[in-house]
Amino acid sequence: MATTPASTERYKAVRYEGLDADTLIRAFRIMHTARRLDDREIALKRQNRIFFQISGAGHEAVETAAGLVLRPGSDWIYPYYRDRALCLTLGVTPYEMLLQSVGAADDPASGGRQMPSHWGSPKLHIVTASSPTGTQFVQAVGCAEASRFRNAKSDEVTLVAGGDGATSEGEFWEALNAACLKRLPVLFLIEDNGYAISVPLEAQTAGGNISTLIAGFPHLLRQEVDGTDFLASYRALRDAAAHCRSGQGPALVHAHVVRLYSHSLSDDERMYKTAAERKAESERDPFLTFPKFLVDEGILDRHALQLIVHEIDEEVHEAAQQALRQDAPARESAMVYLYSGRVDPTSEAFAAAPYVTGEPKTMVDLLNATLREEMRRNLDVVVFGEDVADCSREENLAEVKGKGGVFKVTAGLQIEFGPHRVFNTPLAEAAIVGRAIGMATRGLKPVAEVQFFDYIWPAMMQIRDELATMRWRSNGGFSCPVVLRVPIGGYLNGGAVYHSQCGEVEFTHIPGLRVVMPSNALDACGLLRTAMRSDDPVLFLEHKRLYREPYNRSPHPGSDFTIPFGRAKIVKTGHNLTIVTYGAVVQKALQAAMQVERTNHEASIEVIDLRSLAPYDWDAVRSSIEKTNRVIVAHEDTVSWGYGAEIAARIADELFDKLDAPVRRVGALDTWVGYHPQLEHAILPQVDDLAREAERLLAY
Ligand SMILES: Cc1ncc(C[n+]2csc(CCOP(=O)(O)OP(=O)(O)O)c2C)c(N)n1
Ligand SMILES: [Mg+2]
Repeated sequence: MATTPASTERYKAVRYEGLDADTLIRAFRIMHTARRLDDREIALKRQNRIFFQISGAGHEAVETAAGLVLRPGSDWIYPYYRDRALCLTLGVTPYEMLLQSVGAADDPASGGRQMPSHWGSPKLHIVTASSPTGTQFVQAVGCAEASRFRNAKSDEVTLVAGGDGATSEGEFWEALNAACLKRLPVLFLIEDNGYAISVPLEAQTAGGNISTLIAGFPHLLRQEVDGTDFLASYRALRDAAAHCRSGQGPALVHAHVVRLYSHSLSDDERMYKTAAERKAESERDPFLTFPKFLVDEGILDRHALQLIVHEIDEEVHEAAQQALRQDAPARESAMVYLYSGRVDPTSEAFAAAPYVTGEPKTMVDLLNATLREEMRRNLDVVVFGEDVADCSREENLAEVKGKGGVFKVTAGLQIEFGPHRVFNTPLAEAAIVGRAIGMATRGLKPVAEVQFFDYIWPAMMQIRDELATMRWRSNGGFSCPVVLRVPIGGYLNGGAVYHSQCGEVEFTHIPGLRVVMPSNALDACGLLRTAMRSDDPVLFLEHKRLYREPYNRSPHPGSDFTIPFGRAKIVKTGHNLTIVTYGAVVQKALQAAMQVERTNHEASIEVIDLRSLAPYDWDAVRSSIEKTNRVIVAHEDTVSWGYGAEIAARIADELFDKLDAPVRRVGALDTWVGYHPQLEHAILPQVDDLAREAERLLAY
């Protein structure tokens, strides 16, 4: 961009928050370009040449100011979809933006996978934006934690933006709490346009002002500002960034802006905004007020202004023409970047032989040993969650033993590795997973714990919409290979509805996520190590009932022992019935098999422990059924729409002509796990259920 010489006579840098004429003119260029891009996209959408549009009209002044206080390529940015002007200021070009509008294969933010205005640029540290309105806040906290972890004296800032509506999301509050607790350098930018689609502020925010609501957060610098006023916005953001950089804590800039166009092209704001309200908003339009200010101040004359406007129009026109000529993403590319192309956890490289030494250990012992060994080997591993630390009050460790997890899986890790690598978090599952995502995006290896599977649901959006999508949606630009450890399952005698459920199928249904569920100490060790050395997000399900069983123990298999994902274990061979299962049902299937074989001398039952649920070992299932011609798929989780339904459907599809009997499923009743042992026993599948179904199939 060429700059136009300023009329220096009346210009005084001090008057303009220290900004010189060139910078002010640059700000004008950015704001004008942003609006012209929005207008161009709207025209293209109306011509059906692009497929979605959402504008930043009215937000440009504060966004440009934010971009000017950031250090592109050094600071980190979690933008909102209205942040076109922010991204232009940071260095994203109009052409790059239009490549996303048309959905081109060469769109650098997403390769045509995401809607326009879902910004992302690895080189500019603009972390791939998604559509959920609050998920970005907790990830930004994790990102700032990573800056601190790498360099305690770092003056990097993580900026995270959101709207007034987004401040109603729980993750906003979880993020503020975590950022203030740790005095993290997170700069929250709330672009308050008074509406979330059609919902006005008074129906959104108690008292109608988010600044008032957050007044009690300690260490948080608050700035409330007219976000249509460029200089006021710049001052607020500059001071906020300085507060963050100095290590004093987070800051929040609450910018009052206007949303000049409807929410998106799918909305018509005339349905809920009066003409008078719309007129009042347009009077604050920075697209008009800022150039007027530049002219009034003599920083730019009308002729120079016209030249710039003309140049921008040309540039946007050219960029649009060029973008429209670009190729669409190839059909064959649909599966690319779902998983890492760098590390393949299903590969032979992870098929290590165990070198066992010492006494048999429980699953808890070997999980703990594996965490320790991997933490020694990889200094980027961080472990956190509720109660996972030995003792948050470190000084107490002189007197007390420490907690180390409600199941003791993480016991002693804080003592060995220190509180910066092993720490307790607030009781906030979305934040636990979101922070892990932010850290992993920065190259740390978070091993986070959700205390019970039954309480994973607040984190579901982080898992499904963020953890599993990040690599794919950014076309390989970003990834977040988190390991999420989650105790799961029943057969506990007293666990009941909220401490005994399964539900793994909710996660195996998610593309981009690996799901494993070991049944014994040896597999738990090998699979956890693979998870921690993998480059994909892994949901690591630890069955609580199996933590300390005597029968599934193993001596330590060596500190490099790994097991590839997607590789089943034949735990018992047989030739006329296969039971495909995993988790706590493996042992029950074995017992059932032996029970049936004792009385039925024709019976010879093969038991397969899948170990990995996504991916799963189809080859092992197939070759067993080709031999036995009869199959039961069994699991602890409920039957209907369950994990077994997928396996059974595939067997029916691909092995129909190999079957001598119908495919049978065994699982829990389609209800919740009850507290009284008699009720739990009736609900969860038992050895007798498996034996009965095995007999029926063998007799078919
Ligand atoms: C979690 C979630 N819920 C609902 C939506 C649908 N939605 C998209 S934008 C939006 C309104 C957001 O309002 P605000 O945060 O004020 O931002 P603005 O659009 O006004 O800039 C809603 C409800 C969404 N994207 N994500
Ligand atoms: Mg809004």
